[in-house]
Amino acid sequence: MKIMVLGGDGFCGWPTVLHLSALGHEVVIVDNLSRRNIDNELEIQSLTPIQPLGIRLKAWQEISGKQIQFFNLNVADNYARLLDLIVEFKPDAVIHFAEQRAAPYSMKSSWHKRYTVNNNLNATNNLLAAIVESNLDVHVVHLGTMGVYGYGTAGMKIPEGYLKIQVQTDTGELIQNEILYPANPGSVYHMTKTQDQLFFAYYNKNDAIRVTDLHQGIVWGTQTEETKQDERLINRFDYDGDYGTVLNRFLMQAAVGYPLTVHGTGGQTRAFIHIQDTVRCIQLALDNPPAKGDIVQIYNQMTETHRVRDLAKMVSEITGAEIDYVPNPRMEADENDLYVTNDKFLGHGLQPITLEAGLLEEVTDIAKKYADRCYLEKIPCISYWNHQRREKAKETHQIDPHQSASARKISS
Ligand code: NAD
Ligand code: USQ
Repeated sequence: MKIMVLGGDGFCGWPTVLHLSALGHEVVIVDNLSRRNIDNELEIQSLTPIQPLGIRLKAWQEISGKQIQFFNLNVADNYARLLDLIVEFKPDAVIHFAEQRAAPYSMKSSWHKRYTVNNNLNATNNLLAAIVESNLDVHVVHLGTMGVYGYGTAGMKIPEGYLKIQVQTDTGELIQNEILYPANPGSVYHMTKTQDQLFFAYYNKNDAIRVTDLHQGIVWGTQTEETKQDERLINRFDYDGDYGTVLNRFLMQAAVGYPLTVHGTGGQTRAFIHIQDTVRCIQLALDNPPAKGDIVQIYNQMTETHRVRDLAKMVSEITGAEIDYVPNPRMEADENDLYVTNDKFLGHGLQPITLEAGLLEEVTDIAKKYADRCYLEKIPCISYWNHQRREKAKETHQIDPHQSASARKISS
């Protein structure tokens, strides 16, 4: 297959590119390196020493004999070049990772809200408009999020994208239908993903574009079979308060002796998937494309759910780390239950990697190995969802709202 990967230098994109190349697909990367520039903006680096993309690609060629081309291009901004690339390369599929993906980053300021909206919505619309203009039959595989649903369902299992409904007409007749599951985003970032869904539904209806939208949970882990093969191929490991996600943060915090930063009561339940399963799911989505005329295919790309405080307890039991319950900077439910259907990937043969101790240890080992690259002061989450959350944090941390109890403990 000829596959174009938008966002192929990122945390999910890079291991996916290597996996598909290893399987013998012809892969090209399109990325504007904005994620690396955001590291500069935030004055932070991946915990793992990721190499410049040119070195990554050279290393892969040496190891596998396979060449991967890279085009440095802003998908949200440079429509003409994107269209040219699609017309020249004629991809069978485009995988779309090229969005600003951190909820806390999207809530930092009005600038960050506007950047996230402009970047994510224009990237998705440009891709779909370019495919229409190219007149090619390209399968779009998009990385969406479980967060489009919100995280509470009053006990029912979240279906894969569509909700069966029954409504009563004025004459009393019962009509059954299927609609997109009602959107309930918890951040500006998550909101862009709910709007992506409408772009897909519209272009699918109007132009019969074939789309698979993967509603992915929180990705944990860092290495995959391919990225392990050489240190120059190592994947990124975000641990800072904006881009680090909860389980990787806890594992890394334990490795450097920093108390685990549980937000609020830690009663939030979320969906998770290991990075190795992310790349496998994308392969399965490519192998099972929708037919022309099918509606947008939606998969829940997650393998298990966990409550944040249970994860903290689990990591604490394995490593002896202390747990610190810090004021929650986010406007989110303190406690929620989450039940999710993931039958489609299981039906395609996915054998989920779950949180068994071996892999948790592997991530902790990586975190320990690179612990000297960690800036402790970048660990606290200081992106507040609203004024009320900021004020609450100030009250609780009378000294400095930008420094959590954990940070003070470490530095004292
Ligand atoms: P990432 O930030 O590491 O990677 C995104 C890549 O896209 C980066 O390399 C960035 O430079 C590039 N990019 C962004 N905007 C671009 C643009 N306008 N033009 C060209 N390139 C652009 O993020 P990730 O963790 O790899 O996530 C990839 C996708 O998966 C995102 O859309 C995200 O919403 C989704 N997702 C991620 C997770 C997770 O836990 N990491 C979970 C669920 C869904
Ligand atoms: N949390 C803590 N302590 C921390 C960090 C986070 O308690 O140190 C809590 C948060 O308050 C939240 C939960 O853990 O309740 C998850 O936070 P997260 O940062 O791990 O994940 P989230 O912001 O939801 O975003 C991540 C990815 C995003 C993806 C999403 C999938 O960054 O790209 O879309 O996971 S999902 O969560 O299913 O919507």
